[in-house]
Amino acid sequence: MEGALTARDRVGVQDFVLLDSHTSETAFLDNLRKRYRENLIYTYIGTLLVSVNPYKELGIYSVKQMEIYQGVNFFELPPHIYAIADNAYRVMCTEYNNHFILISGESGAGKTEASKKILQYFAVTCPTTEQLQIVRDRLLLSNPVLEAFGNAKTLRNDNSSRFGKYMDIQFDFKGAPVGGHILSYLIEKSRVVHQNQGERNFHIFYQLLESGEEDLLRWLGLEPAPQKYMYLIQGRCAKVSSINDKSDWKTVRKALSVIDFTDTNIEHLFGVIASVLHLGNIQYEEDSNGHAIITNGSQIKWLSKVSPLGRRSFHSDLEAGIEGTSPLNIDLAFCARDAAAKAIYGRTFTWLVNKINGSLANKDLTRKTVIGLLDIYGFEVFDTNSFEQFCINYCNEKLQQLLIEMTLKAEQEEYELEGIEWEPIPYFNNKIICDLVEEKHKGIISILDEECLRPGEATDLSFLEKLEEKVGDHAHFLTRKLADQKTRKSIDWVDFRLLHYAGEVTYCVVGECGLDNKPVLCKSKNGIIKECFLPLELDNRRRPETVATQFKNSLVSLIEILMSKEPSYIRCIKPNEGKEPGKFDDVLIRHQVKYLGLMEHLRVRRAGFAYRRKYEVFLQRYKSLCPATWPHWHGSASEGVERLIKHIGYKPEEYKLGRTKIFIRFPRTLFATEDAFEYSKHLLVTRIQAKYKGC
Ligand code: AOV
Ligand code: MG
Repeated sequence: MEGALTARDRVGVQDFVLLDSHTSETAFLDNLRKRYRENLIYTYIGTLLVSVNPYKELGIYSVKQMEIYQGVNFFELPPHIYAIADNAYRVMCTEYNNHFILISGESGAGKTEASKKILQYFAVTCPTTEQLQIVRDRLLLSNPVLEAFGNAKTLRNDNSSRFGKYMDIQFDFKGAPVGGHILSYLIEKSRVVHQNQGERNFHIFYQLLESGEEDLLRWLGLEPAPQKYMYLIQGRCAKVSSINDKSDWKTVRKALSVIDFTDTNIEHLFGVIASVLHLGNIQYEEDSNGHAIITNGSQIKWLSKVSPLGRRSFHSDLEAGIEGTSPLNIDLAFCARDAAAKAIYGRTFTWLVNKINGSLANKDLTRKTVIGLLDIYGFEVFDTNSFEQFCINYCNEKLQQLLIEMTLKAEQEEYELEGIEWEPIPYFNNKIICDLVEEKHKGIISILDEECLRPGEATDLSFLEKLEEKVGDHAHFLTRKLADQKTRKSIDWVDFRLLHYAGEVTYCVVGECGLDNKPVLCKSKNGIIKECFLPLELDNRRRPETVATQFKNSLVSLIEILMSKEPSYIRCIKPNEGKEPGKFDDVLIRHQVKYLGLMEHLRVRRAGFAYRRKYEVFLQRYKSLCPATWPHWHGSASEGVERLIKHIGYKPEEYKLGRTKIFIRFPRTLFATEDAFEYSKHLLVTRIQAKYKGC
């Protein structure tokens, strides 16, 4: 007995629901800390998985481990990400419905690693055929390609996702993965032209320069030295010890051919990457009229060779702006150059995702079920936060809102609806912050849209003034309070602050210079650029939606996609700011436990029910366990369930009967029923086999 107590003392409990002491935050943290010290990074709150980033290899992701978790009931083994994956998969196969796994947490908490582990689990454990091997390989290899082009080193994470990703894995009726589809969200284009100190541009640039074949680099006019390129030197950290650009390059090259990229595709793809680097090295000087003229013609020469952007016109467009009429001053000329680089990279990324989708597409029209994996950039706060951080953090607000809606709120509303006695548990609902950002006519995005409709008149300052006027007294909005109108006018930068669910963030409002380089890009001969910038766009007189509105709309449809599926949740926690293995920073973790709403989740779980099913569904599955309900029950489904559970001996504290559903408090009760069901099936098969033996 004493031994058992010691073990529990040492490694804590594997489900927070089992904590003896009252559900205090301190007890919660103690349990998390104990487990983390023992390298037990996973803990459940019911069916939700809490994961703390170990920042070291733990040896818990082997094929042997996968086999251990395969087909085993959720709570019978220690918590693991494989149990979450396996559970979603098995429910999908038995109930034939769609699922998603939402992985959330702040930047560096381990979301992307978690999503890769799940994908690997499916790749290894699901049935497959020789024909399907290629789908499996493509699903797996889409990751390193997207990471090369969409991830970068930031101060918070050496492999930070700079785009949002939702990936559906499609399964056929036998449970074999047969295809996939990826949706990507807002790649951080500004990184292409600017990186903060200690950060890098997207990995692909360094991979290409470090390991690109000599012939390829020569053809692209590139030198194997990142320090030669303006777009790669600002962060001053081209080399990072945790990143192996050489081996990553090899993986990307292999992946591109498996994903079915032709030689021409690959040539054009790296042509684009090279042209971005050449663009970054274009320099201007001012002529006697104050107009910008390009000083280093060699860059233009390379541009026209590797991704023929139309040498003459490109040259003139970069000096004369989009209309080609007014010469640019030197600042605007640099802006034009950067805007072109960002547009090219952003659209190439979209092209890449489309191309991968083409290779993952399953053309067979039979019905498929899906498991969606959502791995999106985590909440982040830097010293300077721009429009992109605003979008990233807004996205995290939306996902938090989804989780609240689908768990805390929905769960409690369901008890009420079903007439189950229930003491409501208070929780912080971040809807108020989502509304502040997205509400029609009143939200920050609407105000930004309005300002965008006044080109030439609107300024960063006027935008901020509008914000103050319309949302200035909102509890989650703060502006920099300035002494008087005069000083306000004289400053050349402004910012506003939002009180997010995860903390306070100050956003700097510095407008994009708004130059548009579409004309020249439409003339390009590079296959990718040509596809990305259709000449049609030039004729489109309608005002396109702003990036913020596009992003908002894409999030709204993402939430709709998710709401139609059965959820599983993984909450990732970042243990320290230094990316150090084994360091458990109490203050940092307590903050995350708080804002992730883990305590509220635990309280609802402890007081609530682990499992619920409609009477009809429950009866249909288990009716063979009771002579009165087998093979047919003629009364109402609820009465049938009552007879059934009486027969199998449920104790009163184990369940509650609602208006339309049975609620089961502990998973173990359901698992016992499920085991009995499997056993009865086995008996039936044995009996039938015995009967026909010798026939
Ligand atoms: P993120 O996806 O949550 O951040 P990652 O999944 O990229 O974070 O994790 C950051 C780093 O932590 C990884 O590169 C690994 O070094 C380490 N790590 C994470 N999970 C594990 C694990 N289970 N085992 C070992 N090491 C791990 V961001 O994309 O920045 O929001 O935008
Ligand atoms: Mg990530």
